[in-house]
Amino acid sequence: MTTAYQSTSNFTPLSATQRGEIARFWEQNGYYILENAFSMEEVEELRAETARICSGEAGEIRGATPRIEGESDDQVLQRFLCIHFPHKISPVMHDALSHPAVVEVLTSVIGPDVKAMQSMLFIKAAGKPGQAWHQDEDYIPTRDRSLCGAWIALDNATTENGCLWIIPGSHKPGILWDQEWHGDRRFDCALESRGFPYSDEDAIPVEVPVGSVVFFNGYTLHRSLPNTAKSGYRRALVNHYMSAQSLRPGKARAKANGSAWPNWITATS
Ligand SMILES: O=C(O)CCC(=O)C(=O)O
Repeated sequence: MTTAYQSTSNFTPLSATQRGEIARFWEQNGYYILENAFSMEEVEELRAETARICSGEAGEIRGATPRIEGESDDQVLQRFLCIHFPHKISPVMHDALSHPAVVEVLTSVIGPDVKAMQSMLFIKAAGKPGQAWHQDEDYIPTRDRSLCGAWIALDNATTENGCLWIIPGSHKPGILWDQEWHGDRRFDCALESRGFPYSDEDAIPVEVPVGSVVFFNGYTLHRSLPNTAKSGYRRALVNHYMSAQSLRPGKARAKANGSAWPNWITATS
């Protein structure tokens, strides 16, 4: 991955030893946490851009009401749970895809050739739901199981405001468990993975300070609970990557049918 990104983070490149340690931890656990990856200046820029995107100033978002005259940023942000593909309308979100700290870890766990697959911007205002247990390869399957999510914390993520929960090592069997409708009001409309040999007690809360990046394998079972804080947000920019030496299954067929990767920006509330 090459980048012209001008980072203000204090992040220094990793040594070969550190990269080896990350790769070993990743193999065992299916996730890795890098704290202080984004500087507060970078986080503030991403937060300001989040408000700009949600208000409709960066471009049209399907399913979203742009800022109504007189509305504050807070009033606008509270309407949103998540925006899909923000990098398509925002150079700031696009640049974050190739942030040097993210690239360092991705190339440690995936290999030297990495391609970005998508971006999702979670706003998750107080009261908004979480996402039930799932594996991201269900949504972005790769032929070589190289999918990796990079979850960038734009707020301190806590159990109260709906941080991620991960089942360490759950990537190891390499199985995509069946998904079903959960009917649980704590979670959004995405399906829930079922039938796996782990219980909720095997999960760990991934409470991280703002500016951290949580990397997780596409087979790692994870979920988030609702934001039960009285106010505020649990914002996170989540970008997904895979090996550029591999392909998504069925990509050529999808292209031929005219149903390749969608080219619009959507919101869920
Ligand atoms: O941030 C969240 O609440 C859920 C994110 C997630 O599950 C994902 O990106 O796959």
